[in-house]
Amino acid sequence: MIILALGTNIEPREQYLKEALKKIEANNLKIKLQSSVYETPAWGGVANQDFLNMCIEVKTSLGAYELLDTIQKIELELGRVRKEHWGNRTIDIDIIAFNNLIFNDDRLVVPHKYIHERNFVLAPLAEMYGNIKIAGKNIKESLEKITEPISVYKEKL
Ligand code: PH2
Ligand code: MG
Ligand code: MG
Repeated sequence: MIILALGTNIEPREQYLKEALKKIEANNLKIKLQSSVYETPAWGGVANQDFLNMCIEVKTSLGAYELLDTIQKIELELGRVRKEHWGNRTIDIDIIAFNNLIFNDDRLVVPHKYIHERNFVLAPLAEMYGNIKIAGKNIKESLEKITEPISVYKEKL
């Protein structure tokens, strides 16, 4: 199971998500499952505009690093500029999980480091899969512990 998380906090946010999904499909990644779109305040104290976030499950024959190349290319095509770590962005596409494999190097940390701290990843995952375990922990238990607000912005993009 290969899971990607998408996030955007620069307008037109909904348009950036839609364009990202189109480009994902155009790059031979088949979208198998798609969560609702959630709205959350910026997490982590750097970005300062509310986010739209969602998760998708994709099917692909690409390896993890080829997938990373592809999503980074899409981020650039959608105007992503890396000024500051965790800053505002037109689109961010992160690999949350890749077939239960573990990567931990300069380019790729999978499962994603902050899954269990982020309601905007946990809520879409809980919607898609129920209470699965990722990185050894149940996502619903982690979600219940988070007090930051989250709301469904759109059930189907
Ligand atoms: N991504 C970040 C930092 N903060 N906050 C929200 N709400 N959503 C994000 O996707 C997000 C964030 C860095 O990846
Ligand atoms: Mg990223
Ligand atoms: Mg990110």
